[in-house]
Amino acid sequence: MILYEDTRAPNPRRVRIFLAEKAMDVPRRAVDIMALEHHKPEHLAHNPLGRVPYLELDDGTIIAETVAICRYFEALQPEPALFGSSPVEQCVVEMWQRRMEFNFLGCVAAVFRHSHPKMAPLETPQIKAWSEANVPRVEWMLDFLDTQLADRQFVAGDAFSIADITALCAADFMKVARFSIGDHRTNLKRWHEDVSARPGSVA
Ligand SMILES: N[C@@H](CCC(=O)N[C@@H](CS)C(=O)NCC(=O)O)C(=O)O
Repeated sequence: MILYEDTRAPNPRRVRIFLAEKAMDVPRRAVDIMALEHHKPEHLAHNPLGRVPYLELDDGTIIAETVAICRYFEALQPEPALFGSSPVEQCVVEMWQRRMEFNFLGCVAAVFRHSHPKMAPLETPQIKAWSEANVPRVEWMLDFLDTQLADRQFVAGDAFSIADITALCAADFMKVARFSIGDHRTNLKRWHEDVSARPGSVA
């Protein structure tokens, strides 16, 4: 199998961290999205939505969408369980994963993609007002997470999960969108230090 990715982008990083946490190694091929390589016919034939990451299996099956790719690896190698173990854990992880993806990473990405001139070729139309509308959403999420992390170690409970991976990639992607966690959000800061110290976070 081959994992197609751009090493600077947050969604492929989610998959790399996931693989590192599972100690799995998968051959990877670089696709430079800033050079619009992902718009080449061979990539669009694989993923007509024109996004990375996507995974090509040996039989030619294409799996796109970060969470779908991660679920494939979870099924291949269930331990450590990064989507939760018991039925309740699995649903709680799913809840937080979706929140981190849509209400955190998505909002950070919108601020960056709809404001930075370099992102204009990827985000058409680029709408400044949409970038501005997402600024308070990101700040709200940072406050919300700080409150939530007061009484538990990880985003979805006591175990590290895909929700932490998505949140970490969103938090680190904040740099390009000019946000910071800030020293006053002590619980979120503690969480960020903890998850950043995990070996997989450098992936
Ligand atoms: N829903 C997709 C989103 C993937 C995505 O947006 N990837 C970005 C890189 S982080 C991309 O390919 N951008 C290229 C573009 O916007 O044209 C997923 O979860 O994998």
